Amino acid sequence: MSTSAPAIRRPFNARPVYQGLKRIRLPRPWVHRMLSAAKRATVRDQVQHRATLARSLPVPDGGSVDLDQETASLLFDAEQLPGARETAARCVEVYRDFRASGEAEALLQRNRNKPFLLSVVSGNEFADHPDLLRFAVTRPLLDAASRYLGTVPMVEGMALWWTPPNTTAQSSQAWHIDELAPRQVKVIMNCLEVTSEQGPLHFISAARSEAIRSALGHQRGRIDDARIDDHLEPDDVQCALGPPGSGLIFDSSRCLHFGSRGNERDRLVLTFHYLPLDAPTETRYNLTLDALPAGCADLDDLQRLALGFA
Ligand SMILES: O=C(O)CCC(=O)C(=O)O
Repeated sequence: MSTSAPAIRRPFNARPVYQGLKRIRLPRPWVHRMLSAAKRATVRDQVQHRATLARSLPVPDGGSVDLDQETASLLFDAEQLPGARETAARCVEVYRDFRASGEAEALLQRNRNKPFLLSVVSGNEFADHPDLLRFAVTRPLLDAASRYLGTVPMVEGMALWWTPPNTTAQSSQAWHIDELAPRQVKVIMNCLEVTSEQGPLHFISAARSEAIRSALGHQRGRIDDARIDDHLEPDDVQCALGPPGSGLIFDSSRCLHFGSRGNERDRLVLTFHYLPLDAPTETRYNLTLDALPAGCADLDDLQRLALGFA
């Protein structure tokens, strides 16, 4: 069941062009600027409207979730976010059904080359989970992302990620930044308790990440631990450990991070990220809903806008 809320105009999907330009190794800032400008030209009014709305958001008080430009990262507790515990519990139910269905084995077989961060639910499949969509636009997180980005963003992508025990150290298990946009806000919420045995997300604040990357001359790709270790100061590396409903909100395009490494036990996290409407490109777990599910009918205007509806 869905509502009749009209979908807003969206820019074209730039992922195929982005992938092509990446292959010919054009400098990433050029690619970002070019694709964003092309997208902005098609949705100029909305870009302005979203910036105006973001500017009108109240200044956060001491207890609110707030992302500052310097660290661009904040660990949160379940108590800080209404619905966090219930959402984590709902994710565990979905995961248990998935394990009971026998699909987990098939998913592992299909991903033998990357046996971690496996999507139990991904992108538009969340249309069947309006309760989880609602959490992706919970106002404390959406407002923090809007203030930080200076625009009311889209929930561009969403996934329920399962990482089983593994011994690999490849791809996102090595230090990196998310290169698809100059800035974005990602949320990673623990659904089962995450301890050091469950490959927690490790991250470094934005300012320190930028200093380290500049010292290394880092432009793109993964970075070996040994290279980073030489530049670390005490307390630089933090971990998103904690009970269900706790997690991290951070700019994954500015903060170095890795996760899912050395799991001795399963990890289950809900992730979603906010990108400006004119962000250069899309993710492989892109969320472009055809219709706003009935379970989201009472969302406010800002929340609907973030899901792509008026
Ligand atoms: O939590 C993880 O395993 C890594 C996640 C990651 O690299 C990302 O979301 O960009």
